[in-house]
Amino acid sequence: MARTGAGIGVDGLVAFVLGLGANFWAVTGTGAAQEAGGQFRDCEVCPEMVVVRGGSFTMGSPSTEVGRYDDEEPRHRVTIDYEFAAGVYEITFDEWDACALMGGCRNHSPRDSGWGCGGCPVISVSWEDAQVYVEWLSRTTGEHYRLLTEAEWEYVARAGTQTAWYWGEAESGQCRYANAGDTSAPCSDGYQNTAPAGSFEPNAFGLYDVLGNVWEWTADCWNDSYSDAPNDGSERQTGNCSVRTARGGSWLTAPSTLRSAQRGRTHAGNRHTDLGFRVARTIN
Ligand SMILES: [Ca+2]
Ligand SMILES: [Ca+2]
Repeated sequence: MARTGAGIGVDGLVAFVLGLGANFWAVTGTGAAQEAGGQFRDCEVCPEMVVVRGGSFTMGSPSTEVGRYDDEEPRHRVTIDYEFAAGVYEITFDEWDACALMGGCRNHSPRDSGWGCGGCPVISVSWEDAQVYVEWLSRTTGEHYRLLTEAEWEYVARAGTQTAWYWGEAESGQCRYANAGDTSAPCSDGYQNTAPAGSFEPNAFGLYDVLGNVWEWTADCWNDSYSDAPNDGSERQTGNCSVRTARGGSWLTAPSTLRSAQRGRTHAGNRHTDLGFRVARTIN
């Protein structure tokens, strides 16, 4: 199915596969050589990445936050003492298609619900599908790509804020910063389903659509509280590992469900029309 929208497009991908893109694997930047906030791609069809400086933040929500759930506690201090790179955007259909065309994604062609938007976030991909994608990226670039840990995800979502959303405490900021479910939103954001990546304003770390558009798989096994959660940014490898944590809310959910502390979960093999992923890359 042809898709339109921002990005290289299916025709461009085919051209690369046919050898017309001589610099397919050309490195266009290197995370290790970049300052925090610097952006790079490891190949022409690789996702745009931004270098994130480590730091400390308080994970979870206060009991006074409207709409919060008990699984967002106990609040705890997390210190990430390393740099890493995070995807500037959610992985798009075009980026998934590059992997599939190169034989790296099990020939899985996720259904796009007929929306026909290559620059929109890929949907209908399971956690296991996301693992296959990051393994392909790692194999082909020689770098370590992976999903964000849940702690890293909240760190880059908050981008230095402690408010319910990264735009502040007012739901009304949603239409500038995020694609949410229109029926319950305080405004019309212009998108009934997924929006092309980067259609809304970024947060302070330069990341787009962290809140809203699609839920994003994280690396972590599901646990229904932060009791005994790691405090160093690492992934949680204990708990219910057949269920994985997803974050950020989506085009289907109310703005209150887009909060930075909001947590979601589903079986690792499930594919949903409002669930995709964002990648991370380790910087040594
Ligand atoms: Ca919307
Ligand atoms: Ca998102």
